Amino acid sequence: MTNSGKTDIVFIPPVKAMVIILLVTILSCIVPAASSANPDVYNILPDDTRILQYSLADFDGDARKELAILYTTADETRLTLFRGDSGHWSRWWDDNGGISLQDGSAPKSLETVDINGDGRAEMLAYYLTENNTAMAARILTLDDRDPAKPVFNVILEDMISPPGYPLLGTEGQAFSVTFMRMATRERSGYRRVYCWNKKRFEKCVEVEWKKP
Ligand SMILES: [Ca+2]
Ligand SMILES: [Ca+2]
Repeated sequence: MTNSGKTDIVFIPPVKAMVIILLVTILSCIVPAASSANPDVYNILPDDTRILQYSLADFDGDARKELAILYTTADETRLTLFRGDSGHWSRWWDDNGGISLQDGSAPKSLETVDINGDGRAEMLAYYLTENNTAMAARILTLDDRDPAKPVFNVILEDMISPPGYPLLGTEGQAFSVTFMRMATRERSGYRRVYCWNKKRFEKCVEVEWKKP
């Protein structure tokens, strides 16, 4: 803006523009765009794959995004991560059929967000459970002990009812995740907060809601 309030037109010198175009071209070669994922991804996934959801996020903190895909094949719901390498996606991690809850519920949706502020995204898998009266959230994070063999550990699992999403935020200075479960005539409910304490989530607030 000039002092007169008019907006200046900024010209990018041709050489600078060329450098920007070149950089964008190089970067687009290193990390493939999601829209170009189909041939690579579909060649790896089973023929009857139906993609429910996909999300791009950086799970290992190397500033390059991986591609998480939640999909169905046959009667199963599966979760697979792909990594961009030399302009192509390759399989990086697979749930190996172990993403369902103990009661057999399969994930209905997926969210990828850094919930503990360490610069690496977590995976939040959401399940409808208890006859669709509750939603369970399972949060997985990458175990960084061996980058060559990615392993995702469950770091938090709890339930929200009626079905909804946990609240992500802070409690004091700590990153936190809040779950709420309304009381029913059969059982009491709670507001439960987990706080990140260096290496794990620990319960830091629990408020019981009594039966009506
Ligand atoms: Ca990454
Ligand atoms: Ca994180």
